[in-house]
Amino acid sequence: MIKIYDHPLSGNCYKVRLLMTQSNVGFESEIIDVFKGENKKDKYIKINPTSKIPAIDDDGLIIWESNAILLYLCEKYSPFFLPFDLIGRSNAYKWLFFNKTSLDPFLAKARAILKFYPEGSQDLDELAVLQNEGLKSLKIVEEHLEGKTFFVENYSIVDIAFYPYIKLSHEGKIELSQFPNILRWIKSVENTKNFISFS
Ligand SMILES: N[C@@H](CCC(=O)N[C@@H](CS)C(=O)NCC(=O)O)C(=O)O
Repeated sequence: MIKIYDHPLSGNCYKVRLLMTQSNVGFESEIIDVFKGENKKDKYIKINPTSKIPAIDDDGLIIWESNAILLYLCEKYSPFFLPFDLIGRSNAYKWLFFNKTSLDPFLAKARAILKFYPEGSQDLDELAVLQNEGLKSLKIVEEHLEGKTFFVENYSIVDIAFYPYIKLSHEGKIELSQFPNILRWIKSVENTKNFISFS
């Protein structure tokens, strides 16, 4: 059975759990308490030298980086969660990279500052930059989703990759009300088969 090094408050871990659930792939979670620094202990660094969660262990094969995990699980267990044709697949890769370079880092860090950092240690200038950069990327997503139900062709790991931090963006005081296509897309994702809510 696949093991996921996991935490219930992590959007990146949730992505992986969502795909495994919707693919009917059995898994067990081992919680790594990042708030207690368990991710920085030698035992976990041996699994993921970046000290981040998630990571998975599939019969001895360790993969880390959430979108790489989504690609691996999709290729191995549920290939229908990516387009089969070259153009569709290339578009999926483009959005997966955009997600990790240009959206998640801003939305996730803005959320972390406001939700997890103790008052007094919150850098409000940094927060403003993150919110601004996040909004710029959300505008690109909003335009892309015009007239579309999902990011590329059918529901795919691209939608799974984008969902958690967009859904949680209000926790970083980034409001989605100006993005009607994104709000519609969120509902479409939440209506997919075997969807699980972010806990
Ligand atoms: N690019 C990584 C980012 C992973 C990441 O930032 N994970 C957070 C939890 S969502 C974490 O491990 N934070 C603990 C820390 O940075 O000490 C991925 O997508 O897997």
